[in-house]
Amino acid sequence: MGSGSSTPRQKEAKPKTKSKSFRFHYFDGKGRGEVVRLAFVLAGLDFDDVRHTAEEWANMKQTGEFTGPFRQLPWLELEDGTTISQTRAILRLVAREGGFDGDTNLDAAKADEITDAVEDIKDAFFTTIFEQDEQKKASLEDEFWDSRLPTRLRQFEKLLEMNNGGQGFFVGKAMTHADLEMFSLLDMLESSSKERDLLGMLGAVPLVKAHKERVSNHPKIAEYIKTRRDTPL
Ligand SMILES: N[C@@H](CCC(=O)N[C@@H](CS)C(=O)NCC(=O)O)C(=O)O
Repeated sequence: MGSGSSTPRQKEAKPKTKSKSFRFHYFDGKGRGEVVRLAFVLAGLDFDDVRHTAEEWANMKQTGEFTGPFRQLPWLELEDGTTISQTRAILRLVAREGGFDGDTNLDAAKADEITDAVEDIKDAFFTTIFEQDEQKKASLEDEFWDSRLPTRLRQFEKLLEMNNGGQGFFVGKAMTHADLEMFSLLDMLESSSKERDLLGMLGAVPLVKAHKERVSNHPKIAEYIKTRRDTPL
């Protein structure tokens, strides 16, 4: 999966934000937010990692401190007061700022394709986590771990193989947000679901397994992982 015949994008055609501060709001967990934190790290951009309790979040909505349109986190505030909601919009903004959103329009679309597919799987996982009915929860979990996740992992294995034989990243020659997205999924599943043998499952998809290691060994990511506030979910 290379650049196809797409012409390289003029990176400067869209000016960067010039924001000197990025205030990133999420809950105190990996969830949907960790991929954005990883993106800030890869971009080399300082950001305020604001982690809210449920009470703080409820308060923010009541007092008007939260000014986003959708009453959901993640949420990003820029220096001039502009705010952005929606995980993928924030992720892609940071990736564009850092120049890792794909080198051509086609590569950007390929990276989006993978990021969106991973987000679908994250959504399915969050559904299992937040299900209150014990019986329904058990059946959702089985469906997720026995069918949905392994099927998707095999698909990701193929996509990796199609780019450089799976020896590098999902798109082009360098990391894009798609690689961070994939890593953040597996990282969260590993720490939140210790009763499940994720690493064993990854034995069936060796390229995905090696890719997880490759991303976590990137110097900036490795340093972040060593020092981050770690939470299971
Ligand atoms: N599509 C949205 C989904 C956001 C979402 O569901 N956020 C949840 C946390 S993961 C939330 O804000 N829940 C608290 C609430 O709805 O008050 C995104 O990706 O940003």
